[in-house]
This record gives sequence, C-alpha cells and structure tokens, in this order.
Amino acid sequence: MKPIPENQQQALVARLMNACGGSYSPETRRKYFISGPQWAAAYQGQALFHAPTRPAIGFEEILRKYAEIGIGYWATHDTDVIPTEALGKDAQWEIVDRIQKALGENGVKCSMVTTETFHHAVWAAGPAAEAPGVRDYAAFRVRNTVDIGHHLGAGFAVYWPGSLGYYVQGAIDETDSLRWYAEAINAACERDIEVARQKGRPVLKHCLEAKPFEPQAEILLPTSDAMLAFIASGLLTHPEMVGLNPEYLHELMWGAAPRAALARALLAGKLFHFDINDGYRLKHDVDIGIGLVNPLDWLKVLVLLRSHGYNGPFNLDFKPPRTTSQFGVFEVSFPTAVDRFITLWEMAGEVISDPIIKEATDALKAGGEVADSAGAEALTKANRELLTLHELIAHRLVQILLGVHRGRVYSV
Ligand code: 3MF
Ligand code: MG
Ligand code: MG
Repeated sequence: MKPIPENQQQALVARLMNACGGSYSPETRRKYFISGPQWAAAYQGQALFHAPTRPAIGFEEILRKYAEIGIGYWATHDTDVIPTEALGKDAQWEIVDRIQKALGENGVKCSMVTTETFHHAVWAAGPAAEAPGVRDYAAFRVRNTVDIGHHLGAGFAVYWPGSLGYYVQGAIDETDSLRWYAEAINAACERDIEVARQKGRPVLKHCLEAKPFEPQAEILLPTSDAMLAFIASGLLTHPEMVGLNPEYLHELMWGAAPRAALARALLAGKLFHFDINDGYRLKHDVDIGIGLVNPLDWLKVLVLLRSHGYNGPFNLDFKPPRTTSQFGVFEVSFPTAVDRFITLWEMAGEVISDPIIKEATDALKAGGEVADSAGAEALTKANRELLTLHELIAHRLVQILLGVHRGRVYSV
C-alpha cells in the first residue's frame, strides 16, 4: 500500500469502521443505562512521563458527541467542568446552568457527580489529611458536589479517594485517617438529606470506589471488600446511603476475580454503580475499553449481573488510547466500547437461557443420587460424573462468545 495522505486518513478509518459492522443505532444504545464520563472523553492522552496527544475539549462538545453516539447519560468530577477557584461561587452556578442547557439541548441526563479529591495540590496528603483545614475543605467540596448533583438531576455521587495521603507507613495513624475520611462521607450524606428534602427529590446513592495502588504508594481502602468493611464499620452516620462503585480493572489490578468481588457486593446489597473498562492483572490502571482484553471474563461478569437484576449505571470509565485521534475518540473509541458492552450484555441473556447451560446447572444443583447419611466415599462416587459439567459449561460459554453455538464452524 502507498503512504496515505493525511487528508484521506479519517475517511479510511470511517470506511473500515463501517466495514466492521456490528454497531447499534443511537436509539438502541440509549436503552441501556450507559454513562459517558466527562473526563474519559476529555482525556488528552497524557500519561506519567508522556505528553498529551489530543487537544482539550469542553463539555458542550462532549455532550453533543455523546448524544450523536447514543450515550444517554453523563458523569463528571466537579473540577472537570468548574475551575477549582470558582467552586461554590456564583461563577460555578453560571457554568452549571450552561451544563444544564447543554444537557437539555442534547437530550442527555446527568447520572453521576463526583468530587475530585486527588489531582489538586491541596490533596497532597489526601482528603483525610491531618490538617483540620484540609478536612473542612474536603467537606465543603463533597457538600458542594451534592448541591451540583441535585441541581443537575443526578442520582449518584461517587468517591474515589485517590491515595489518602499514604506515602510513608508509620507517619500517620491509619485509624485517624479512616475516621476523618468517614467524616467527609457523613458531611456529604447529611447535606444530601437536607437538599433532597428541600427539592422533594430522592437522596443520592453515595458510592465508594476502591483502587489498590497507583498513583502513589499504600492505599488505606484498596479493594471493594475493604470499602464494604468501612461502610459497616460504624463510622458512617448513614451507612444505608453508602454503597460501592466497583471498577472492573481496579479489582483485576490487585489480582482479584472481578466477578467474585461483584458477587460479594451484590450479597451485601451494595452494588450501586459500576465502572466498566478492561486491562491486565497486577499492572497499572491502563483503562482500556471494555472487552478488548478479557471479553470472556466480561461475558461471565454480565451473566452474573443480569442474573441478579443489577439495574444501576454502567459507566464507561476507560481512556481512549494515546494513539487514537480526537476524531477517533468519537468515531471509534466510544461507539465501539458501547457496542461491545451491548453485545456482551445481550450474549449474557443468551447464556442465561441456553438450554445446555441450564440443564447442566440444574443437574449440578440436583447432585447425584445417594442414600441418606452416606459417607465421604459414597458422596464422592455419587457426584463424580456430574462434576465434569463445570468444564462443559466453561466450553459452552466460549462457544457462545465465539458464535459457535449458532452453527459457526471451521472446515479444515
Ligand atoms: C481512577 C478512577 C477515577 C474514578 C472517578 C470517579 C478518574 O482510576 O477510576 O476516574 O472513577 O474519580 O469518581
Ligand atoms: Mg473509576
Ligand atoms: Mg480507573
């Protein structure tokens, strides 16, 4: 192939995207509770040690693009859209009104708001720092985010605490930091109750998001399970308002099985919100688009969530790769992430109604025929052949992922 002139490259990408097929209409995409974060679309491709590769882009354009794609919900950090110095001031409300107008014009809803408690230098020692002034400021910030959330009609508030100021072990007392962190969550919940009452709206669902490591050193609440223990610790004044926003990759990063982590959250009734993306075990937070690394695991995750009637948001917390252009972000990155999610979700429905998986599962649950009070040997023998079904089910899941169950075969 000859080198492709710059002015023909977008057309090439668009033509090949079209040739890929398998995309859904914006109307279909809007039927799913999929949210697009402001920060994901605005991510300029900068990484530790690496310069940005894309120009800046504001919320007006992002909302227009999300609407065109069919992403019906939007989420934002306070400082993604409001300069830190304007927070809580009149200038903030002017921006919030502009956001409201842009949401209305594009038919996009604000589903979630979140407070940035990690990027600004004020958080150098975390939002639960020793200095009372920093903690008061954190309380102001989360309360202010609650106000913005109610104003924009959000149903969820998320808290990713960043690193909680934990560079050096022994320099802080972890129990102090956790108490102080709880105070900020309590301030948000108390403000929420007040505003919800004034506005006649339901209170927000407050969701804690864990990440095991990065960008700094040790993390006080590294996993969703740690967050569950924190919610149940007695430190929160309104534990019933607080649940989880697990992120698929954050669980994978510490070596967990995301599906098992989600199962524990479901059992606790705390799976409120879910950040969807992909990546690699025991590495940094690469935030690759859903299904590009672990599509089979994703299928299994969605089977679990569909089986248990999860109906919260699926938040596209991924980062379009540094190699993707601004054009590519909205022509390739977001639509394909949404479409892979929809395909996997619908496939999960196929798994649930698949007669082979169903019969195999029923047989496993029925167990082998055995006399009452049989001992270990007899029980082992009675179930021996049935247990092969575990592998058969795993094979069937792969077949469904690959479309083999619909008769796709390879002749050799
Ligand atoms: C970091 C994250 C965060 C959180 C966000 C939500 C920037 O790895 O995943 O995204 O999701 O702060 O509150
Ligand atoms: Mg996240
Ligand atoms: Mg992340």
